[in-house]
Amino acid sequence: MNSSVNYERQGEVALITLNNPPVNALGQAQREGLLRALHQAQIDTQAKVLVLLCSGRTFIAGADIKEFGKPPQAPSLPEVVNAYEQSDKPCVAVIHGTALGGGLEMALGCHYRIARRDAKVGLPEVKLGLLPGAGGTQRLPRLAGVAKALEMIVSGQPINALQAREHQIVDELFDGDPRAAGIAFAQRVLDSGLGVRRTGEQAAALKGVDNGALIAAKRADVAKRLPGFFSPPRCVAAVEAATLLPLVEGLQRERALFQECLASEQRAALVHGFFAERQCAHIDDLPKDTPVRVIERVGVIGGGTMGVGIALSFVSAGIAVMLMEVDEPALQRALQRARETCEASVARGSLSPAVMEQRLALLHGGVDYSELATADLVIEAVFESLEVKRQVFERLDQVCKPGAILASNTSSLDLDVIAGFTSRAEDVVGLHFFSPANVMRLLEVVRGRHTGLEVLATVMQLSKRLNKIAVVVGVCDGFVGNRMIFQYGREAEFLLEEGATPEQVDGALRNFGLAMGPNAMRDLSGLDIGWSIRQRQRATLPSNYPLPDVLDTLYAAGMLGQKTGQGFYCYAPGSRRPEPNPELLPLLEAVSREKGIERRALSDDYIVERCVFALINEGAKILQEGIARRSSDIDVIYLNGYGFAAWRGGPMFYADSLGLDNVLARIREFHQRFGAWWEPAPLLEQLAAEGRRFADWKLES
Ligand code: T1G
Repeated sequence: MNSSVNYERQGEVALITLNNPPVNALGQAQREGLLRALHQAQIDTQAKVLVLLCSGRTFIAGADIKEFGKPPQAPSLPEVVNAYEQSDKPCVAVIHGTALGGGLEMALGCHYRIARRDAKVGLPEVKLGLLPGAGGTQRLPRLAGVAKALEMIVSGQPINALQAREHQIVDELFDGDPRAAGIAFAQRVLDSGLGVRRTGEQAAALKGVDNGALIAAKRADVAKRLPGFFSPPRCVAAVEAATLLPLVEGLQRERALFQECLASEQRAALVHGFFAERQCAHIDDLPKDTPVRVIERVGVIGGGTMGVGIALSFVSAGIAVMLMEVDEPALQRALQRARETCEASVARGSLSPAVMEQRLALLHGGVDYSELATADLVIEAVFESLEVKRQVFERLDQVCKPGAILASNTSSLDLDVIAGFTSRAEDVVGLHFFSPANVMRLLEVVRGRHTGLEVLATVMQLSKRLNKIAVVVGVCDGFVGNRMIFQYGREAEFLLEEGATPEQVDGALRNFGLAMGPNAMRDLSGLDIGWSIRQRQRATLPSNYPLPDVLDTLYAAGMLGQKTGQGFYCYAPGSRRPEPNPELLPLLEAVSREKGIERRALSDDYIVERCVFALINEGAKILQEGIARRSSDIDVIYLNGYGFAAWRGGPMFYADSLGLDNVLARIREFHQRFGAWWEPAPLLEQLAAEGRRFADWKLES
């Protein structure tokens, strides 16, 4: 018996236990082991009933995702699932933790299922660009009906054990030890002479319902909500097969659709994103056993939008916060803003009033820094000025206890300079939250030159408690996300001077997979913000780095975006819906004329290249400078902070998928035509010459 699957018998109950930490994923060895154990149970004449369970923290969390894209190895998971279903001895699956994907499919192949009350079950394959490929699309509808099966398979969202029982996906809930519960249930199956109950032979849930209408409605919903996604329509087609075909043919149809998804670029991108997100937690020079500090009391300085969002992030994680403002009126406004933010969530139904009160009870306010003397961590979210940050950090250095972590939420200022305002640079770190901070999961952890390993380990662990995706970045203007988005926004603006309209630029980039176009984004954040940054840049950039003039032109015309109802687009009072701005084109034409640019027609593909390749080129420079440690970290930032479509995998993954030689060739053309901004990044040239990918490159520590 291979090491990860154990067979034993207790009386007439055969116990098949899978042990493949950390999540009992089903790789080739596990699939082979399960088949062997099943065979052993068949030939064991004293074994009358089987129990399939897992050791460790969870039941099977799915097929081994690391195997995707590699040559398939027998036995396949469908083969294993079908073998368990065909067993002539009843088989009971005992679920604890999360039974996901192939894990739930294994359980569906068994004849009975019990789940621990705190367990969850789901078919999240769609999130990886796949669909359940081991019978889930055929067996789940036969137990739970088409409507529930479609909901679970197309959303990929798990359900809890109670819901699973309500939908006949599990037979019974238990508390405590899975092994004991499994043996007890199996014995009852035996004593009651229940025998096998093959899921594939169930049909009740498919009857008496207009499944065709359900399928058609979901198909239309997917087409409307998820345009461009490859696997969701195929999920619907696979479930439809369960309503039209006998099990064997339905399984064949499912397999064919699964293989289509497996071969898709979207699957490669989504699986890349899955591992990239987990890779961020691994920091090469941070030993796993680095001590971490206890964080129970947090101070947040500044009750503006960011400060309140950050404070809510912490209280949502059950961590007490002392929110500091300059005076009582400002503090009351901040606390009111926090309450209103929670009330909006309650109104949306995403938060219960009781939980809202629990969270707000953890939020205290103060105006005297001495109240921070016991804080374990203080985060400042004050005005983005070095002088203001200096005053704050000098004061914190005086009042905070030794070992307190002092963090800045700065989005662009030099963290090392800020650390220099204190006597404890090793305790200073950047925590760059993204607005709205209580919603956005991305967190750029800015590691200063002197940031201590303990501090780094502590904030990385803390980010998990906050349910944030923390990416460690180095110190530079804009760190990773904002530094790259500046290049992208500049090109988008230049394109308006060269002949494009905001609608065309935004439309091209949305079709490419960005959640929001750069012009709509600018209107949302306010053109006055962009204008003041632009003036700073004009004062510092050399003359061979020209800047566009569209932003200045709109600012001069008082068009500041949503806040004035007119910017790149027009907005009806109280509406955020962008409408064409009839006064814009004459302004663009005037800018083109003044700059001697002959406006020309631009294709969507060209627009995407100019904007996305600008991201990629800057990302290559960021990699080479060590501001990001790996290209997948940059992808995680763009997938979770800038609306880059998950099925694109992120800018650096996208570049690798195009081939760096092809990307470099286009950037060289842009360099020829547009000058210094398009100087190819040396790392891009090096990797292209070597025929390598960004994913192959690692910063030599
Ligand atoms: N395969 C391989 N490795 C996996 C894995 C999997 N299915 N799931 C997790 N890992 C690794 C992960 O990379 C990390 O590694 C470690 O386990 C801990 O994960 C035919 C085709 C189960 C809810 O999509 O949702 O079945 O970074 O940090 O926060 O139809 O992992 O430590 O080296 O996420 O406690 C369907 C994916 C597969 C579930 C646990 N299943 N996993 O969360 O730990 S496709 C999934 C998760 C499939 C069949 C199809 C979560 C979790 P490292 P973690 P966690």
